[in-house]
This record gives sequence, structure tokens and C-alpha cells, in this order.
Amino acid sequence: MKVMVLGGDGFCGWPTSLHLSNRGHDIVIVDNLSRRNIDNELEAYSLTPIEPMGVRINTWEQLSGKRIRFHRIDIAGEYDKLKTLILEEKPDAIVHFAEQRAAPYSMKSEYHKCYTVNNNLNATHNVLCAIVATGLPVHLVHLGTMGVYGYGSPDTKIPEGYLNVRIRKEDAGEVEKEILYPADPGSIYHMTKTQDQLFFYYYNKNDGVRITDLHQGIVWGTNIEETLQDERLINRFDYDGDYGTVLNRFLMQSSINHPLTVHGSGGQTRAFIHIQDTVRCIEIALDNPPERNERVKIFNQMTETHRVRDLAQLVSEMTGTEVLYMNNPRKENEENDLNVDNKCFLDLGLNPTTLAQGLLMEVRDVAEKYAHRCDREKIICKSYWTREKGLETQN
Ligand code: NAD
Ligand code: USQ
Repeated sequence: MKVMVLGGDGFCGWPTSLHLSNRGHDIVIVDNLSRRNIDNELEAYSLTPIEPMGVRINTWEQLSGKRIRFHRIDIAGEYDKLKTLILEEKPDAIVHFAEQRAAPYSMKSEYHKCYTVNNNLNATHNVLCAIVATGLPVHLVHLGTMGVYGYGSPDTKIPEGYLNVRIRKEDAGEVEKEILYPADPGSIYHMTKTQDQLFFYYYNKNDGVRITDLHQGIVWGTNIEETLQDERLINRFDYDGDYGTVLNRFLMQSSINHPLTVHGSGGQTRAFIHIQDTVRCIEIALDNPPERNERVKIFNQMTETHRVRDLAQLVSEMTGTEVLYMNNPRKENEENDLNVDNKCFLDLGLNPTTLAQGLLMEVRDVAEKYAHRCDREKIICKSYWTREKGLETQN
């Protein structure tokens, strides 16, 4: 199948592109390289040395004999270019990773809030509008987030997207209705993902666009089989206070003997998935598109849940690194339970990769190898959810 990968230069998009190419799919990457520009803005670079796109693609061609094509397009700002490319390439499917994905970056300042909203909402809307305008039967697979649900309430399981509710009628009795699970975003970034859901609902209802929305948990790990074939194919590894995610950060911190930075009490429970399962889930989603008039398919793309302080404890026991409980820069519940339904992917054959010492050590080994590239000044998160949070931390 021909697959257009929007955001194919990023942490999830690059390994996905290689994996799908390896499986024989024809891959066209679209990316505006904004993530590399944000590295420059923050002066915080991937711990692993990522090669320019040209080198990445040529290396893959030398090794696999397969050519991935690349187009530098801002899908949020260059609608006509995007539409023309879709018309020319006629992809069977589009995988959409191309959004600003860091919650702390989205909360840094007014500029970062506006940038995240403009970029993410226009990106998603432009893709949908262009699919309809071309009249092509493209299947859109979008990377959403578990954060659209908020993070659980005691004694209930988070369903895969939809919730059955009973509404009391004005006279008597009740009507049943299926609704999108109530959105409860915890950052400007997460808010854009909750709004993406409404775009999908509308374009599916009005134009019959076939859409799969993957509500993904926190991705950990760095390499997959394909990125390990040559150092020039290495995936990015974010460790800084804005883009680094919690488990990869702890593993990286342990490799340079930096205290493990637990926000608040560390009672936050989150959903996790290893990068090799991310690429596998996308392959499964592509192989199982919705039928022509089917509603938006929503899958929870996660394999396990963990409490932040338990992860810190685990890494600390494995490596002897001290745990540091810090003022939480975020406005979030400091203790929550999280029970998630992920039956859709399991039923379609996902064999979950769960937290295992070997895999944790593999990530730590990568971190250790490139530890000389780490800027310790960039580790602590300095993006605050509110003015008060900033003052609390500085005092
Ligand atoms: P990333 O920042 O590494 O990659 C995103 C890519 O999209 C970058 O290469 C960037 O240059 C590109 N991009 C952004 N805006 C664009 C635009 N307007 N036009 C063209 N290209 C653009 O992020 P990632 O970690 O690979 O995440 C990919 C997707 O998966 C995101 O939508 C994110 O919300 C979702 N997701 C990520 C995680 C995670 O833990 N990394 C977890 C859940 C969901
Ligand atoms: N945290 C720490 N210490 C750290 C970093 C984070 O305690 O050093 C805590 C945070 O306060 C938060 C939790 O760990 O409670 C998760 O933070 P994170 O940065 O690992 O993940 P998050 O901000 O939620 O965002 C990441 C991705 C995002 C994706 C989301 C999936 O960056 O793109 O959508 O995970 S989910 O968390 O399921 O919503």
C-alpha cells in the first residue's frame, strides 16, 4: 500500500516509516522539520545524533534497496502544496503524526500556546479538508493521546473512545446515547488533541472520511529493529525538560548520575507503550481500516500503566540513582488511578512489550553511550502551568 507519513522525521514517525517500508509499503514522508528548529530554539538537542533527512533516506536505500521519498511541507500553513501532493501521490493511507507534541512546550509562554493551537488544529483540519477535496478514498490514521480522557477516575475503566450514557427525558424515562468520552485535557497540547477528535467526528459524519484515531500513551524506548541497522538511522532521544518523557528521562538521568526528577508526590499514573509496539500498532491500524460508512475507529494504543514514583523506584533500584521529589511545575492531580481498555489492539494480534529489565537497560545503554552530548542545564523542566507554579518553584 502507498502510505504518506506526515511528521515522518519525528520520534514516532521515523521508525514507523522504516518499519512500513521494510514491510514492503511505498512510503512518502512529509515534514516541515519544525521539530529540528525547536531543538535550535530550546538549545536542547536529541541525545542521539540524528542525521539530516537526506542522509537518513540514502542510508535506508543503500541498506534495504527501498526508496522513501521526502517532501518538506508545512501541513498547517501550506494547504495547496499538501492537497497537490495528495492528488499526485494518491496514497491509500495517510498516517498523521505532524503536530507539536510536548505538553510543557505548549505551556511555556503565550507564544508557545498560540503556536501549538495554530499548528495542531490547522494541520489536522488541512489534512481532512484536502482528503475531501481530492475525492480520494484515503484512510487517515491519526496519533492522538490518552490525555484526551483526563487520567481516570476510581472504579471505572476508560473505554476506547466512546461512552454509552442515559439522558433523563423532560417528561419521563430515559434515552440512551453513545457519545465521545468527555474530554478533559491537562495542557494546551492535550487540548488540541481533544479538538482534533471533533474534526474527525464531523468529517466522518459529513463526508464519510475513513478515520482511525489512536489514543496513545507515553512512548518509551528509542530504537526498533530497522533503526538499529546503521547508526545513521538512529532515532531521536529527547531528555530535556520540555520534550523528554518521564521513563526515558529517568533512564537517561540514571546514566549520568543525575537525581531522578519526580514531579510532586509521583502519584500520577500514566499509560505507556514501547516504541516497537507503536510501529506495530500503526501497521495493524493500516491493515484494518474502517468500512466506508463506519464511524471513527478509536483504539487505545497503550500496553500498561505505571505510577511515576514506582518507575523512579524501579530505575533507582536497578542503577543506584537517588530519587528527587520536586515541586510539580504542572497543574495536575498528584494521585490518580488509571484503568484502560485496550482490547481492540489485543484482539487484532498485538503482543504487548511490557517493562522488562532488559529493555530498560537497552535504553540506558543508549543514554550512556551518548551521555557526553547531554546538557545538564536542560534537564529540569522550567515550563510552568500557571504563574503561581512558577513562583512556588523559584521560592
Ligand atoms: P515529534 O515532535 O518527534 O514528531 C512530530 C513531527 O511532526 C516532527 O518531525 C515535526 O517536524 C513534524 N511536524 C510538526 N508540525 C508540522 C507541520 N505543521 N507540518 C509538517 N510537519 C510537522 O513527536 P512524536 O513523539 O513523534 O509524536 C508524534 C505524534 O504522536 C504526535 O502527534 C503526538 O501527539 C503523538 N504522541 C506521541 C507520544 C510520545 O510519547 N512521543 C505519545 C502519545 C502520542
Ligand atoms: N513527570 C515527572 N518527572 C519528569 C517528567 C514528567 O514526574 O521528569 C511526570 C509529569 O508531571 C506527568 C507524567 O510524568 O505527570 C508524564 O509526563 P510526560 O512528560 O512523560 O508525558 P506527557 O506530558 O503526558 O506527554 C507525553 C507525550 C505526549 C503524549 C502523552 C501521552 O509528550 O505527546 O500525548 O505523553 S499521555 O501521557 O498518555 O497523555
